[in-house]
Amino acid sequence: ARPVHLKDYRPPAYLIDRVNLDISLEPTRTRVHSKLAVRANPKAVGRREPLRLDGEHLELASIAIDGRPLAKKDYKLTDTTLTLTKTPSGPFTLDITTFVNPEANKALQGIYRSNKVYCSQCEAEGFRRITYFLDRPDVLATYTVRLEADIAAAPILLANGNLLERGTLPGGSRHYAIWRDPHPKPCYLFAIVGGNLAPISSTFRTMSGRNVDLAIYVEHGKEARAAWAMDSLKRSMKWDEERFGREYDLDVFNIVAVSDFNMGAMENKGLNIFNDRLILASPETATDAIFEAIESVVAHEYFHNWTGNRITCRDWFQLCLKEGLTVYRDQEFSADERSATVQRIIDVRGLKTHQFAEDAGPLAHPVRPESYIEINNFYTATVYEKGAELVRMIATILGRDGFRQGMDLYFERHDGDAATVDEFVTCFEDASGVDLSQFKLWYSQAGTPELIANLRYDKDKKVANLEVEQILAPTPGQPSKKPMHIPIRLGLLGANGHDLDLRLDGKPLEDGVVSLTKRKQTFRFSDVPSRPVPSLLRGFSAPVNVTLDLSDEDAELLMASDSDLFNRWQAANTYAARTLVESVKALTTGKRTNQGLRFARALGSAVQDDKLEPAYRAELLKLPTQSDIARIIGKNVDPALVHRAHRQLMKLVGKTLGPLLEDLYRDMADRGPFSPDAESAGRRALRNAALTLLAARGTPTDVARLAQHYGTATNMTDRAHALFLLAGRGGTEAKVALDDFYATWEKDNVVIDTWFAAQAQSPLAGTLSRVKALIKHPLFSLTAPNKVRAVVGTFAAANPVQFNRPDGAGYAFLTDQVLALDKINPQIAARMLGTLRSWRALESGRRAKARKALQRIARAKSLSPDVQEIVLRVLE
Ligand code: DPP
Ligand code: ZN
Repeated sequence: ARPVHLKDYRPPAYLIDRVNLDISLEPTRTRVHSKLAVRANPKAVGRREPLRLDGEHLELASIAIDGRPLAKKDYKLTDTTLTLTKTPSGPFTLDITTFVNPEANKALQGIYRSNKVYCSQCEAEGFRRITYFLDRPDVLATYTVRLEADIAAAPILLANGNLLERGTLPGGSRHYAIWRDPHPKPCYLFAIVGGNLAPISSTFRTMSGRNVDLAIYVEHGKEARAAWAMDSLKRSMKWDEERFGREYDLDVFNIVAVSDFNMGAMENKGLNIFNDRLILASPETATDAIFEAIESVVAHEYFHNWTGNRITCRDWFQLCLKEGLTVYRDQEFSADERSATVQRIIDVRGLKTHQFAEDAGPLAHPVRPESYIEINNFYTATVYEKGAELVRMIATILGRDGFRQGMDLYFERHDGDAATVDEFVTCFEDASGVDLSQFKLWYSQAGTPELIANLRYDKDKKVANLEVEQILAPTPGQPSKKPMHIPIRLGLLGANGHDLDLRLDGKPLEDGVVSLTKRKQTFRFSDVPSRPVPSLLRGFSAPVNVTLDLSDEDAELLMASDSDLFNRWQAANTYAARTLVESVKALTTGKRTNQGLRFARALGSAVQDDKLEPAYRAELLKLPTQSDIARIIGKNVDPALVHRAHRQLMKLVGKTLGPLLEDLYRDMADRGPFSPDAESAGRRALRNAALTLLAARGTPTDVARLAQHYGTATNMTDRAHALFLLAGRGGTEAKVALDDFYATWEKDNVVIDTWFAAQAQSPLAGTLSRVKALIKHPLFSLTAPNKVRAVVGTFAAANPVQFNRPDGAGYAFLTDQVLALDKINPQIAARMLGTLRSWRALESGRRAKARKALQRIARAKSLSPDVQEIVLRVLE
C-alpha cells in the first residue's frame, strides 16, 4: 500500500448526485443493486479521465450504463478498483450489482453480522465493501434505500433518513422497507440495520416546534437499560439548540446497539450505530464512568449531525474538522451537565495519558496529518482530543461571544459543504477580525510544546517579570518548528493565596489571558505588592507541558488556595508527579527521600476542605498513573521501579491520611436509592478513592473492608471498583470475588468484560499466564473487539508492570495476538500494536526485547496495510 498525501488532493473528476440501493439481505450472500446518477464534475473540466470506482471484497455480477450492459472489455477490474473505460460525455445512469458475504465479514467494515443482526460500518472506507463507488467524503449524494430480508430473521429494517414505505413480499416470508434521506451525504455516513431487535421510543419537540420520533434498538429484554441513553439523547438535542442554535433536521432519529463494533459509535445520518457497551446501563450493570461515557458519546454522535454530517470533510486529512470540533462540543455539554471543573480535570487527565504519550513517541503526527497509508490508523487521540484543544484555544483567544459568532458563520457559510480546516479557521478570523495565521501552526506541527517559565520579582519597582520560553522538540518528519501562538490563562497569587489584580504593561488584563507568540517572551506585570506565586495555564488553556521551578511552599499554596480550581488540582497532581519521579530516582540510586510524607500532608489539607464538591475531592486523591510517570521520566524507564514507587506512595498516603480517609469512607456512603447523577456519582467516587488508598495501606482491617465493599455493593460502580482492587491484590478474597462476579454475570456479554479486564490489569506476577488462559476462555473471542480490548488491550495498555516484564514475554504475547488478529480484523490489530509505541523510552533490556517483538511483526508475510503502517512508523 502506498501513502496518500494531502498535497495531492484534487476534486473528483465525477460526481454522483443520487444513489438508489436495493439490498437483499442474506447471511452469506447479500445482493446489492446500486443505481447511480453520475456526471462529470464541472470543477474538474478539462480532466477527461475514465471513471474509477473503489471496491474491495466484492463479487461483481453486472454493470450497465444507461440500461445497456457492459461487456468485459468496457471495464477494468482490480482487487480495489473498477475502471470504466468509455462513459457518455453527459450525465448518465450506472447500474451495478454486487454480492457480499456478511457472515464472513470479521473486519467489521461494510455490511456484517453481529450477534445475528445485519449492520454496517462505512467510516472511513467501508462503503467500498458494499458496492463500487467514489468512496471519498467530497462526493455527496441523496440516498434511497430499499432493504429486503426474512421477516423472522430481521423484522426490523432501518436505513438513513425517513421511512417511505414498507410491506410484505409475495409468499409472506420476506419483507421490505424503503428509506429516503433527503440530505446529501458522503457514503461514509450510509448505514443499514436488519435484525430482531426491541426499541424504546420517545419524542423530542424541536425549538421550531417539530416532533421527532426517537428510538433506541437493543437486544430483546435489555430495553430498560437503554433509558439513560435516551435521556442523554434528549438532553443533547436541547443543549445543541440552546448553546449553538442547532436544530435536528429529520422526522426520526434512530440508534441501534450492536455487540461487535470496531469503534465506540458511529454518527450515520439519522441512524447512529453504537457499540452496545456505550448504550446499555443500569445501576446493577454499569459503573458511573460508563453512565458518563454513554452520556458523552450519545451527545458526541448526535452533535455530529451538524459538525460532520451537514458540514462534512473534504478529505480524510481534515478529519479533525469534524472530530476535534465534535469532541470539544461533547466536552462542553458534559461540563454543562456536570461539574465543569471536574469535567476539565477528567478531560485533561485523558489528554495527557493518551495524547501527550502519542505526541512523545514515534506515532506523533499533526492534528491535520499530511500523509497516511491507512486512514483508520488516524482515529487518534491527537486528531480527536488535541483537535478539541485547538478549538478550545480558539474559544479562549476570541472569548465566548467571538467564538459563537465564528461558529454561526461556519454553519451559515458551509452548510452542505465538504469543508477544510482552513475554511473553518477563516470563519473565526472573518467573524472576529483576529489574525489566526500563526495559530494555524497548531494544525500542522506535531508534538507537545514545552514551556519553561521563570518569574522574577523586583520588589523596589513592584514589578513581576514572567519569562516564558517555548521549546518545540522534533517529531517524525518535522526536525525544526516555528514558534506557536499559545494562549496562557494565568493568575498571580499573593502571600495569603488571593488573586492579585493583573496589570500587564500597565494595563488591566481583564480575561487573564496572555498570548505567547515568540520563542521567548517576557510579560511584565506592574503594581505587584509582594513576590507572587504564579498560577499558569489556568483551566489548561493550551495543550502544553509547563516547567516552573516552584518551591514546596509555593506548590502547597496553590494546592490550598488557587481560586482556579482546575489549577488547584493541577498543582496537587504536579506535586504528586514530582514526588513520584524523585522516589523512582531514589529507588534507582538506593537513596532515601522524605518527599512523600510532605506531599501526603499537603494533600490531606487540600482534601479536607469540605466546601469542595466530593467529585473534585476524589480527583485530588487520585495520584498520577504509572504511565504518566513513565512519560514524564521520558527515557530509560524501568516500569517495575515506577510501579514500586507508585505503590509506596499510595501506601504512605493511606497511612498518613488514614483517619481522614476512614471518615470519608463512612460519610460518603450512599444515602438513598441509586441515582446516576453527577452529585451522587461524585460521592461514590470520593468514597472509592478513599477505599483505594486505605486498601493500599493493607492492614487486615483494610483488606476486610475491601472484601466487604465488594460483598455489600448495591451497584456496579462499587462492585467493579472493589473487584479491580481485589484482583490486584490476589489471595482468597480475590478468588471469592472473581468467582462470584463470574457466576453472576457470565450470561451478560457486556458486563462480563469487567471480569476479563480486572484480571488482565492485575500487577501480580501470575497475570500473563492468567491472560493466556483467558484468551482460551469460551466467552472470549478474537472476532469480538470488546473482548480483545478487555483482555489484550487492558493487559498491554493498563498493566505497565506485567506487560513490560523484563523477560519480554508480555511483548511476545502481544505480538502473537497482533499477528492472529491481523488475519481477522486489521483495524483492531493495528490498535493493539499501538500499545508498543513508547518502547524506545524503556531501559535497554526491555527496549531490546520490545524491538525484537516489533521486528517479528515487521518480518511477517502479508501484513495488512493497517499493521504494516504502524509497525514501520513505530520501528523507524
Ligand atoms: N464514529 C466515530 C466518532 O464519532 C468516527 N466518526 O468519532
Ligand atoms: Zn466523532
